[in-house]
Amino acid sequence: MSSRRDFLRSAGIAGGAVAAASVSRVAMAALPEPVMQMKPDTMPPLVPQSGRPYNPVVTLNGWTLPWRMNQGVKEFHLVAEPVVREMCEGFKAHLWGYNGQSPGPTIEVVEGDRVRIFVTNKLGELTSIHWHGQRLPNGMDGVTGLNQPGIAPGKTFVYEFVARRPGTFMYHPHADEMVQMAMGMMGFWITHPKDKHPLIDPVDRDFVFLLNAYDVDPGAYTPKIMTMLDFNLWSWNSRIFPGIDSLNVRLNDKVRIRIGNLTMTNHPIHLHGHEFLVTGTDGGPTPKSSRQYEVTTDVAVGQMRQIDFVADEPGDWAFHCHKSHHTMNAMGHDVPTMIGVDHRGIAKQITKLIPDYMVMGERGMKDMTEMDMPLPDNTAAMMTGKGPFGSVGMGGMFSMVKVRKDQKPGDYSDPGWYKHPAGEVAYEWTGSLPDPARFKAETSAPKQGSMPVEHMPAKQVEVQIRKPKSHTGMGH
Ligand SMILES: [Cu+2]
Repeated sequence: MSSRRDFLRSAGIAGGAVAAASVSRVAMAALPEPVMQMKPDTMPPLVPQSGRPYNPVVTLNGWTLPWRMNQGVKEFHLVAEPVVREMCEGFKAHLWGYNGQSPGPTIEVVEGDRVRIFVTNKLGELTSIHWHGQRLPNGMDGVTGLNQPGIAPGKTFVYEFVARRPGTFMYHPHADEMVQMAMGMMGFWITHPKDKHPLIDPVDRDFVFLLNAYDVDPGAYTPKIMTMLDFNLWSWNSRIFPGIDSLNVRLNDKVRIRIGNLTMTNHPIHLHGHEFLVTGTDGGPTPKSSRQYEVTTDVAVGQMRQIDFVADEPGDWAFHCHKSHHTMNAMGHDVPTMIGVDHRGIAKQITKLIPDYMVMGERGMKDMTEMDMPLPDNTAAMMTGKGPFGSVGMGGMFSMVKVRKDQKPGDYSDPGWYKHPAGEVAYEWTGSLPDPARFKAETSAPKQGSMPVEHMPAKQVEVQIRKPKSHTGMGH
């Protein structure tokens, strides 16, 4: 067990027996004091100070809930309550969560641990917690009405079970789920293997986050809870780009990322510059025979995917949901396509009637990323984020894996932008461009940048003003 000794040494734990000896017997009979978190920052891994050792995870823009040992039982205290979550700079949402944040804190235990979780309800309605994916006694499964009565406002319930199998799990209410999950109540649970596991390799960095989604009107604070599919904020741990921290690793680190999906649609999660293996689901580690290299893995609703890769390419690698609507923020919907429509004359006339009229996207939507448009207070920009070469033009479910040679082991701080070696950045061609032969044949007098005649819009462009949410076409 030299690896465990090394781990104990590196974690700075002398004998591994730093129990809660200073807490009196009377205090032990009371609830553990709930630990609150007021910041949306990515907190450093919580190195275990009691119980069995393990290699802790890092929760993206989140944190791990501390526990106390009470006669061999790991005790946690979750408080279900309204929270204010900063989803990105300048935009706060009024959500429901646990212990000060949405999502709630990550719970980390070791296979075989007996776990006792106190859940206090500070909401105005019943709640409960379902421990998604766990093997446990039926009465601890958390489905209100089926396995237990709901936890009434002001009451505290106790869940207790043994974490029987190692893996990645989630927790969320099973009471008024549509509302409580739309409001942000959820969290991650990691059960670490107690010994070396044939299907769970040790890694240098282990990141976790949940996929979630909200529908908050620009300028508003509270999600619309009736929305089923048309969400306008696609988030990782209730953060949206550029509010999502980057995943910072050292060159050649073995990296694990665990992603759980508690939205109402699937998310194909895509990593640039590397291939990964899907090494686990919420059902546990995958058999080696099922593993194949991928650069995108679909995380369906209610699923978890665990990916492993070696970060052996230095740089700032995009890491995002591949549904392009999920990498933009509010206002990304109900805008008609204007590409190819020449507005010049019309815009002037409309401006006489509506002074603030603005033409959106006649050359594409990228203009939106540079436009200094007045936004209502408390609104996230649609596509934004500054990169070293200008606007990244992204929002929502987007971040980066930053791979650096000089990132120290255990250092999760942002190393800044990658400095590309000379000759390794795409560059502008400044020579002459040949005239495509096809265009010459199709047009008698080609103007620069013109398209073939039959693809040009008719001279008389008829434009119908379309109200948002209207499903009638652009009329003739
Ligand atoms: Cu997505």
